[in-house]
Amino acid sequence: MNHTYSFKILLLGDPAVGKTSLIHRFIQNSFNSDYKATIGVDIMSKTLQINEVTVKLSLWDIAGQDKFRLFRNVFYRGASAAIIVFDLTRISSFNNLNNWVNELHMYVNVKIPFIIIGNKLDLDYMRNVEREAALKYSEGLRSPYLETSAKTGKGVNECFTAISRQLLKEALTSTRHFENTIYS
Ligand code: G3D
Ligand code: MG
Repeated sequence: MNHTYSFKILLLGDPAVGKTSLIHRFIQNSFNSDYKATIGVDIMSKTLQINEVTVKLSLWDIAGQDKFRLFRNVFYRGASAAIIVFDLTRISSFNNLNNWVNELHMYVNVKIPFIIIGNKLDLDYMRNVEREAALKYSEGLRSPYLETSAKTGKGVNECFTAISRQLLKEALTSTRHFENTIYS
């Protein structure tokens, strides 16, 4: 039997850290966008093959900060995982990670996996957050930490593949109900 798993993945993080750029870089040609202006989110999808299993990712991106604030509950509902992004050149976006983690825990009442991403690695000479500090922070949350550049593409596939593999592993080994898991 061939299973298709469908996961809802949230992109979180301060404005301008590169959330939209990361999704666009990952999706590249297979671009499929569903912009919901009414609730301030953009949903893009991409299908991956992982070990002969089909994984459909719906990537939920915050498009309008004001509307997002009003419709947070819709955004977070039924999420399978989150990618929490900061900008390596802007320490305030790193210091704000806690707010995003707390908000995720507040709106999603089951424990879902998340990954911390330090983006804009191509601007390494302007780096304001040391890799060690970010690793230490992520380890404290038991979360993987990766660095990416949406500009050059470095680390981008690895980021989305890592979270997909983690979700797939959970889906295959646990009996936890995945609201967004479709078995076909
Ligand atoms: P957001 O969706 O988190 O708000 P965006 O962020 O994807 O809109 O990116 C914000 C700005 O950062 C954009 O620049 C974008 O080009 C830039 N950016 C995103 N990722 C990277 C990266 O990896 N490296 C570099 N150098 N820049 C990046 P503009 O100038 O269009 O505002
Ligand atoms: Mg954006």
